[in-house]
Amino acid sequence: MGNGLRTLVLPAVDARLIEALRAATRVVVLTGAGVSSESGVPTFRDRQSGLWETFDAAELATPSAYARDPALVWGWYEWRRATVLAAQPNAGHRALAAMAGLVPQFTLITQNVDDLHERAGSSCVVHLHGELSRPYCEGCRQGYAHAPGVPELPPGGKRIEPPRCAACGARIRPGVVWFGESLPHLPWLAALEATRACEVFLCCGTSAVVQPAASLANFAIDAGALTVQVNPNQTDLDASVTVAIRGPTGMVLPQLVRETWPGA
Ligand code: BV8
Ligand code: ZN
Repeated sequence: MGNGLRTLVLPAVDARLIEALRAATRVVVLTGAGVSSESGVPTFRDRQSGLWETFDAAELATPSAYARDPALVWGWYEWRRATVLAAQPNAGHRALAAMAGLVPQFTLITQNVDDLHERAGSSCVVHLHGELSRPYCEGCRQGYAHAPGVPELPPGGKRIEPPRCAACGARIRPGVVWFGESLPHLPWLAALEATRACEVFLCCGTSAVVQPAASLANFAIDAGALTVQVNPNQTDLDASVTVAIRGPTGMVLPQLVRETWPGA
């Protein structure tokens, strides 16, 4: 890890947080792209590269971009899928998987479309913005199975015509929620319900800009939960959370588990 993370000395975890976690029955964690960044998966903030260098991620992740240039957008999602397939969960993902076994009711909500939480051992992950592994038909909405293995792509990616649906012939689209599209109903309800009832809410690796996901932190604050942000950078949540921990989730979350449940 040449990016100076090795030399980062983390301050001891806030005693209020350790106490609250040990006493808690219901804990909710919301994650964003930052938790996968130490696995080599670029965040939405990171400059796009390759074929998509000149595009803003939030521009490409829209129905209008897909209508305008399906091969460019499908190619982008195949490039992201290949990046995720080649990546491994990091210590942050693993710490959250461990936390699930240490708290009576643990809910992991993610904005990420990768499967690194699941590959780290987390189950019942609430995906608010869909999953790269679940493309479906724009016409009959039937699910589509990607060819097994990592798609063969040149380093900078390439344009790829989206496949067609075997059942109705319509175009297949990525299984993600695009800007301007509403979130999947049941996952959103599950996220809201868990957040409104939790005692501790951890917001990890997210810029907390995209709505309605970012509003979950406010629901937790309104519910009187102890709210925590883990992020090496400042976000709009700094002023409203109980504890703001400045550091990478790949280091902070394992430390949090170690110090809260020593010997676990
Ligand atoms: C909707 C899937 C309406 C696709 C995504 C209210 C006010 C203003 C705007 C809106 C509003 N309500 C709705 C909107 C519009 C819009 C929105 O929020 N726009 C933003 C830009 C202002 N929201 C929508 O369009 C939503 N839909 O509202 O529908 C509607 C309602 C009814 C009926 C019909 C329609 C849909 C939003 C979902 C879009 N899809 N993803 C794909 O992935 O391709 S959003 C996508 O971007 C991600 O899923 C994620 O949510 C977001 C990126 O945010 P982060 O994950 O936080 O990542 P980011 O790169 O920004 O930041 C990384 C952070 O990590 C940084 O803070 C960094 O410091 C930190 N970090 C870096 N390294 C580390 C780290 N942290 C820890 N450790 C490290 N090592
Ligand atoms: Zn179809």
